[in-house]
Amino acid sequence: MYTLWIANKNYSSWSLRPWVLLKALGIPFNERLSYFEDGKSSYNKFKEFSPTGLVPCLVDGDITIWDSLAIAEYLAEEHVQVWPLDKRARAWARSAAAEMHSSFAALRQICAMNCSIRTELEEITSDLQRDIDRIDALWSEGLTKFGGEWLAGDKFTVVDAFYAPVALRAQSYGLNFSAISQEWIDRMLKHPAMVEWVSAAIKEPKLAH
Ligand SMILES: N[C@@H](CCC(=O)N[C@@H](CS)C(=O)NCC(=O)O)C(=O)O
Repeated sequence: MYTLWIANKNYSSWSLRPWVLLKALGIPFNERLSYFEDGKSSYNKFKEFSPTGLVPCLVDGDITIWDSLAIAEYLAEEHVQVWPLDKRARAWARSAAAEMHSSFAALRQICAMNCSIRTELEEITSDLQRDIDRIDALWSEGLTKFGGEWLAGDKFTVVDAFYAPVALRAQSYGLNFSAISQEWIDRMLKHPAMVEWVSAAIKEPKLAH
């Protein structure tokens, strides 16, 4: 059985991605949660199980896979439903997940994931608005082009998992998206795997810094 190392559900957006993917697809795994160190780097703590000192980290027997995108690709070798089955949808989903993995610095920095808060930003900077607009365009494209409830068709796949933390950020910071994107956000927030994650997140001890 897989072991997935994660950090605080309240804060760790990278942990959420493979966790929600495994849950949504019904792939069994053991969860190992290691809390962030408060006020300092967790590198030394996480280095005990992860070569980069970062989470998530997946362990499968004597094989260790670090980094969320590599974990998704590793899982896809065994579980064909990780990516969309349709070639066009798969190409789009791969591009969109890679874009999430490499981009959106303003969104990440200004709207850090925190499942327990509801707030409004005093200012939407132009960099943040650019990230929101790009994500909105991307989601609208996927939902329209592939015609399903999920970003790349009628099945939840890894591209939905990769944008799951953005749905939580939209809720926490009151970010505005188009109607079709907002419907996806609402669907994502109601998904049983997300409900399970968030209900555990809000019960966790919170960091002071
Ligand atoms: N590119 C990595 C990013 C992993 C990452 O940055 N993880 C954060 C948690 S969300 C972490 O482990 N931070 C350690 C720390 O804050 O000390 C991935 O996709 O898995």
